[in-house]
Amino acid sequence: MVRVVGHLDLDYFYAQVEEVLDPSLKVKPVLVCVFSGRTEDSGVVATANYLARNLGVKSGIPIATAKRKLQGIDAAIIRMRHEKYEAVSERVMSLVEENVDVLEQTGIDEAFFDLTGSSGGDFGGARATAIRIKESVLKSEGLTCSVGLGQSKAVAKIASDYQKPNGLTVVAPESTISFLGPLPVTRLYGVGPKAAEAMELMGVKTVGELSKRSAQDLEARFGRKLAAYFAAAAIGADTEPVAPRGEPTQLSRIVTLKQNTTNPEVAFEQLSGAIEDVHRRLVSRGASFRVISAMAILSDLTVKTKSKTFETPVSDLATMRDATKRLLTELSGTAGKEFRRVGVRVSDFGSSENQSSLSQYLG
Ligand code: DCP
Ligand code: CA
Ligand code: CA
Repeated sequence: MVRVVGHLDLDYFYAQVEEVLDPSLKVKPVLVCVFSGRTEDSGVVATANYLARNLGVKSGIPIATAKRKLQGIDAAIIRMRHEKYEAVSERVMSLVEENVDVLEQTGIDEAFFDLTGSSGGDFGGARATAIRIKESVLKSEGLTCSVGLGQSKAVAKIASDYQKPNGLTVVAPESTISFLGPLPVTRLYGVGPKAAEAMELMGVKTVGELSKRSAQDLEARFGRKLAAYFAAAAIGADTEPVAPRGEPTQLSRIVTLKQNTTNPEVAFEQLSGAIEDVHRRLVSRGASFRVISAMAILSDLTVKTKSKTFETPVSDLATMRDATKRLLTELSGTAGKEFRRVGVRVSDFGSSENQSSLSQYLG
């Protein structure tokens, strides 16, 4: 049976999240930066919106270089806020997961998914699902993403990158060879600069040229395993399944307090939303925990943790809130310094057997 594999990648992710949090940014170049702290401008650009990219700013360049390119322009230069992106990422991934047969998250803003079963191998039906996924990500998070569909992971990944931003590229099995043929070999997953150089020495620049080389030719250069993979990838015939990543063994959230405080009540108030978030993720996994911990990062940046272990697995919000409050109170008693950031973590999972993934597929 022909497989239907998808790949989703959120557009200019960190910068787009910043635009959602502050829509006034949308009209200007936005740079999300990682400041190293050495000098005012030391550090690199993590990512930039498309307005900034059009002016030559991209991921990985020094902040100072980016500022030079944007001289005289009203641009937003924002310090990276990883917790924000992490939280959005988790919500997007669970949303996508609801619409697909299997989800394999491969990065903070991207995932493979499989629609073989639900689409019955029909790429038209799968396209409709992809549109629905894009619409619900836009509706619930305000974010655009680019999606590719193909008969294998390698094809889906290339397809999601083919039209960006807000793209949808469907490569039906019969058009796979003509889609891949003209692309440079570097577009294939696993072909880095080194392999590309070796291929160029063989006179191979495009995927089409790669697909015409004999197995012996490729084996002589790359060894048996890699040669077999390249030969398969060049015709979109790689067979790697979409496999869910191992279930996490813990869930956590951490928040930065508006002001440093020694008061556990104040810290708890501000952690409240994060506790609800962890609870929601716990429930959506059908999991329950035996250990709950409160973490505090103090004003001198030392980290303190206190944990409580339950005899039997629990998963209800009231218990989580109660335990976290107590743990924060204990922490404040022994910390000796103000809280700067506080967090909650649940771990040692048992599953509460109210959710079967099989029934989801059959439903
Ligand atoms: N990232 C980073 N440093 C890099 C590359 C990326 O910190 N050198 C972070 C910021 C990105 C996120 O990872 O928002 C996702 O990376 P992508 O490569 O998917 O790039 P974007 O989502 O930013 O842009 P695109 O629209 O091209 O996908
Ligand atoms: Ca992206
Ligand atoms: Ca990505």
